[in-house]
Amino acid sequence: MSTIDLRSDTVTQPTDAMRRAMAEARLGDDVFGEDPTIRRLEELAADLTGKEAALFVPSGTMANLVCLLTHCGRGDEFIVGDQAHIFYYEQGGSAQVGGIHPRTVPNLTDGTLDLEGVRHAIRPDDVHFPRTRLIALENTHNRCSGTPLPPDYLQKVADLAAANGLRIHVDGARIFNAAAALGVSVKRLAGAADSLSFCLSKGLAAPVGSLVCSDGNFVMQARRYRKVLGGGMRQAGVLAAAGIVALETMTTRLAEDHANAQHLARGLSALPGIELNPENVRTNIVYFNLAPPAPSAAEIVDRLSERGIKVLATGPNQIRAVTHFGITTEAIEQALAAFRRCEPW
Ligand code: TLP
Repeated sequence: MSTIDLRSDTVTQPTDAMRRAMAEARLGDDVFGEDPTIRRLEELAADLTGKEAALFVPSGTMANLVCLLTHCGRGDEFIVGDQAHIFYYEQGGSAQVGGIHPRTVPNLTDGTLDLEGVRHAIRPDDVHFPRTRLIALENTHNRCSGTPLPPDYLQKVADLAAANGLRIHVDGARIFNAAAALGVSVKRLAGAADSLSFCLSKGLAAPVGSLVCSDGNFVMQARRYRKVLGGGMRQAGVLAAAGIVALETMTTRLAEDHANAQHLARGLSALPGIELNPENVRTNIVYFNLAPPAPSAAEIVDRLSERGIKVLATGPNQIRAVTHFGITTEAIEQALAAFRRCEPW
């Protein structure tokens, strides 16, 4: 029985073209700045995001942490959504490693932060308070149904930040999904960000790696933080080579994943006991709730797994399914058939 793995787009396997590029990559020691393939990837990333420079790092988590460390010092504070990956899934790295305090504002269901809420969260200059330095956004927003944040909202946050002397970091792990869903360029979405991170290892199907994109000075500082975090890799052009292929060949197919997610969402929403509004599914991430008296999400995950379908329990009654490269429309049909066989709850 072949498995249909919908747990995450991180499970994607590299394409044959990526494997060939990895085998043939020209390499050097990147800590000396001498890996030509990494340099090429960094130039490509800077170009695509419209930033001066970029830095290759091993993971999205490190990309975000390096950016927080570069923007903020000990005792500084950043404003972040309470559902943000940075806040929710990164071990509180900012505080753990950097002494940087997160100030949460509730995420609205579309992944945005209410602008008045952000304004209120900005600290006045007072000896009792940490200093607010940064606003962190996430695009697409993973835990808010993978919703893309549109350019006009990003601009409003940028205006608010500028008026208060704050900077903006965008966790753009899935920024290419956002661009595909909104029909705008990544450059446009990156415009409001002082720093932007994005991942090669999710929907773009490369095996490893993320990029930090910003101005030249910022990237120079970020390079120092990458080193102290243990992210200074040597002949890592073998990884960057796959990343270049990812950026050159995998961004234009993301709409396929979005159509498959929509197909899955519509099929699931027709099943009794599943709470899901397909209109909230804008990219490749599908969240749904199991209405009582359904068994727990963990129980349903096990039952589906016995039928060769892997999904993630993201709460006691909540399940996430993510479409990606390698998941065809037929696979979605099979997944839906397996869900139907799990009934009645
Ligand atoms: N997200 C993973 C899990 O950690 C939840 C997933 O399966 O979705 N930012 C965002 C928005 C992310 O979704 C992720 C990974 C990261 C950062 C971290 O990337 P990695 O896993 O490369 O450290």
